[in-house]
Amino acid sequence: MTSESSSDSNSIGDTGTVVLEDKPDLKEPPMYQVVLLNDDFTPMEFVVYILQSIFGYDHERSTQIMLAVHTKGKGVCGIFPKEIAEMKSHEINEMAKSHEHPLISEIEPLTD
Ligand code: TYC
Repeated sequence: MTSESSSDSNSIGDTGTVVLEDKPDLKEPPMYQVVLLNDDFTPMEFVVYILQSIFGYDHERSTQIMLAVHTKGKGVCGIFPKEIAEMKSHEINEMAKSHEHPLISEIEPLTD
């Protein structure tokens, strides 16, 4: 590795060029919860299938999450950086629409 590409914040390399590198951004991105809402019509197995395919949970864990949403009215199904949370929520809502189920998810900022 040459000194131009080293992690020094200010180094003089072989060419005599002064390289000023940005400080690495160490801040974590703001995180968002993907929240699933209960309804009276979406089949339980469809919700379980959504949780398996979009979040990668196994059948048992997906069933636990689905039943918690079913009994409590809503529930968190994952926590991600904003763009990922938006993509997953959008994917749930589009899959539900395409199967003509009223299932809805939304995202919520996590205040730390
Ligand atoms: N309440 C639905 C039923 O009895 C199942 C369900 C669970 C729907 C979770 C949505 O987010 C949901 N078929």
